[in-house]
Amino acid sequence: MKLLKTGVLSFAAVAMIAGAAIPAAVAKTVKVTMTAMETEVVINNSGDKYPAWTFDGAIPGKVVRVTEGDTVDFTLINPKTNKNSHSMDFHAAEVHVLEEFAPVKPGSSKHFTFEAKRAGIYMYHCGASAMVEHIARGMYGVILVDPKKYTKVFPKPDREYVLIQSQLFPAGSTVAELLENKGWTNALINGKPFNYDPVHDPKASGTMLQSKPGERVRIYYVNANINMPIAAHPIAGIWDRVYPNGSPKNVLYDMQTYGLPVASASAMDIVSPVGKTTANAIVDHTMSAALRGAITVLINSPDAPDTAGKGDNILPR
Ligand SMILES: [Cu+2]
Repeated sequence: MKLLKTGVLSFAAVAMIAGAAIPAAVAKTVKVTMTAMETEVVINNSGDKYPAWTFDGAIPGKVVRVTEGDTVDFTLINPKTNKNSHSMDFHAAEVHVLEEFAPVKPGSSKHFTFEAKRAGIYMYHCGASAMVEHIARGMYGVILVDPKKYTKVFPKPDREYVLIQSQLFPAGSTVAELLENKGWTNALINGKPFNYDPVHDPKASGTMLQSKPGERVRIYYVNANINMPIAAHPIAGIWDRVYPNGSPKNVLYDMQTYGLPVASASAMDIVSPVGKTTANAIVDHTMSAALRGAITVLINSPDAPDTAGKGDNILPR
């Protein structure tokens, strides 16, 4: 998993505050390029393949991370080998739906820019028709827009993890079946059921979320389902804080379960007890989703590697 860190300083936003020559925030331009890929991907811990539609060949697409005020300079490439038009809809963008988000035919590309004006956690997805099919087949991801003065508005997290939940329907499901929520077989977490849960799926890789006792873990939970809301609950724990939409302007304390409507995302902090090894199971407490795959194990152990949940490792692949 490579986080995008290709920020290019294209202009320096030097603000003159009350006449004093103090440089304020320096916004940057972040170049992001994605290629729509209609390709098979491994869809579970058993190695089964699924005819997916993806951004850059993976479900979910890569994590895009910018800072409030940055300009995202985006290009979508739709190779001529694809059979379908695709598009990009960044929920962090305030633009013209018929222009920036327009579908791109196979053999074409589309370029647009937008300023990420509002800090938060935002889904992105393909919006080409029929949108339900493009999302169900895997064309979604997350863009994190960090506030400018991060540590002034948020308690600093020791670890961060992205969890993007979605619904898997059988290959060949019709649009009508998708709209009726008919026949979905699995809840995917970052592209696989029980992705980080060897307890419920012995074939899981063994990768789990990790932290040390007492650390603050910030979970960016994204609902990329077609039809189902999510009831996010950390079994054997309580959300210390929830930031709806990931904005520091919104904060809730001491939450057992937090609801995520379709196409929403929030930041949720959990702090494990100090001095002992514990574990949490982060679930969608909607039972039909939990038992189809929406369970993620978080281990709080002194042995947690320092690299887990940091930098490029916030979305474990
Ligand atoms: Cu698409």
